[in-house]
Amino acid sequence: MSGNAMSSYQEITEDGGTRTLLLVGRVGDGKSATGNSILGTKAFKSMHCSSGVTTACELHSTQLDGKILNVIDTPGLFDISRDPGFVIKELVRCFDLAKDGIHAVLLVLSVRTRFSREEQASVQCFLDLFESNLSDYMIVVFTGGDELEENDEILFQYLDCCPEPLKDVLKQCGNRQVLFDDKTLDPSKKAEQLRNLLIQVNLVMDLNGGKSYTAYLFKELKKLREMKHLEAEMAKECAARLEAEQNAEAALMNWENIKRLMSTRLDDGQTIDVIDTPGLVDFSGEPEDIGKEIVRCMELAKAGIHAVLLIGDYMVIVFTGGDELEDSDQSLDEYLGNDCPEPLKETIKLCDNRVVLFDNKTKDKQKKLDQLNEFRSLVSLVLEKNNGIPYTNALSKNYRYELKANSSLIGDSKPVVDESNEPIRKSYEEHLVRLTENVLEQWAIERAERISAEHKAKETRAKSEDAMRELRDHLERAERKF
Ligand SMILES: Nc1nc2c(ncn2[C@@H]2O[C@H](COP(=O)(O)OP(=O)(O)O)[C@@H](O)[C@H]2O)c(=O)[nH]1
Ligand SMILES: [Mg+2]
Repeated sequence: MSGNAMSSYQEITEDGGTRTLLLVGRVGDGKSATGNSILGTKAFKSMHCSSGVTTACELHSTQLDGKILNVIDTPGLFDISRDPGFVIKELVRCFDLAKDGIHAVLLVLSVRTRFSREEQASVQCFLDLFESNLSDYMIVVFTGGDELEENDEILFQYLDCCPEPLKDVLKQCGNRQVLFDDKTLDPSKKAEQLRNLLIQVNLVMDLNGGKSYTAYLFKELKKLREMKHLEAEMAKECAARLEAEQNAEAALMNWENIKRLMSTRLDDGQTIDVIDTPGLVDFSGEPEDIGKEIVRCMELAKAGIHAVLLIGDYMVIVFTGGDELEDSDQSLDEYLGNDCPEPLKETIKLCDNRVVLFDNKTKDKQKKLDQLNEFRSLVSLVLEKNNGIPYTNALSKNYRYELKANSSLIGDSKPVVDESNEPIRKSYEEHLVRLTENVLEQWAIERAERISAEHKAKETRAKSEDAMRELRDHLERAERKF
């Protein structure tokens, strides 16, 4: 480096500080080449390539008379097709690299390419990303000085005839501009153009009271703080919602069970448990769901089921709407005799005519008692018929048929399985094994589903914790800068 360039650097660094310059501009206009010209080394990769060689922000430094000069090169942050997230991320990285802030932003433009309204809009977009006026820190660096020279043109002539959008941008930057020939091998030319640039940097420093540009950091910090606060609020809300959902679900389950298994103690001290079910006879239901519901009923009826209020050997048919029949002056027998459809008649026959009419709306105590007593007498009939053995899953249909057919078992109050009934016992045991397997399988599936759901919830929680940690680190790093 020539003595000239060094002395001008000494002049502008009288305050003894490090200087950091940020190169911005379109891809291919010569940012990296200019960076190399400033550093006096080929630190940045620069070549004729439309897609841009620089893919991420890079910082290289040089020492001028013992003082550090940092140069940060950037990828094409002005490219409209760029994802705005990428531009922001790269800018945050730039400010991370520039530990003491940015002292001047060099907007690199090539005299070889036209500067249109679109380019002006890109520059404006870039400036708008910042809260305070970044253009106060901007110097326009024109590359291609050699080409101007070849055309016997000087920069002022070129600028005189340049398009309006470029004139506007220059004005915005206080007409601070320098010309670079990045191709020159002439040391005095190299030194002179660097000297001119450093004079402009000095002007920018004066203009900004010697302060580097750090406003963006403040903005970023503010944003991070807001985000951190927001994240914390969201996490709190999420946890509260999750807890409320779990409580509601538990309460609902509890209520469902209470609702579905109701017990009552009768005057004679007997207890009746009644289990309500969803529409299990509805053929549109999934067999799997119906199976699950039946398993649940069996779980609720720990002592087994003594009567099913609709179908078969254990069944009592309960007709509701007694009040409506009364309104139309009809008895249940009359109703069943006249309008009863054939399939219902068959079902009633299947249940040995165990039918009872209920008026669930009545307030008449005697009526309530009468219908309950009638119902109880039918339940007693069922108990008698089935030898007092409650219906449990273990009693397969086959087993019950065989039980009926085998007189030695009937008449006893509990299921007696003696040697002579070996085939029945076997069939019963086999059924029990199958049933146990089914129930265990069902529980295993439900357990696996629950574990997988819990695992997923844990994973989601871990992910959000990771994001929070990252955010916190970022914030702490930013805070340490001040
Ligand atoms: N003739 C001439 N070519 C230049 C000048 N500055 C840069 N270039 C060329 O322009 C092309 C793009 O330069 P580069 O530094 O990679 O641009 P970037 O994408 O902005 O970093 C390269 O082929 C450089 O050699 C210059 O002052 N004169
Ligand atoms: Mg580059």
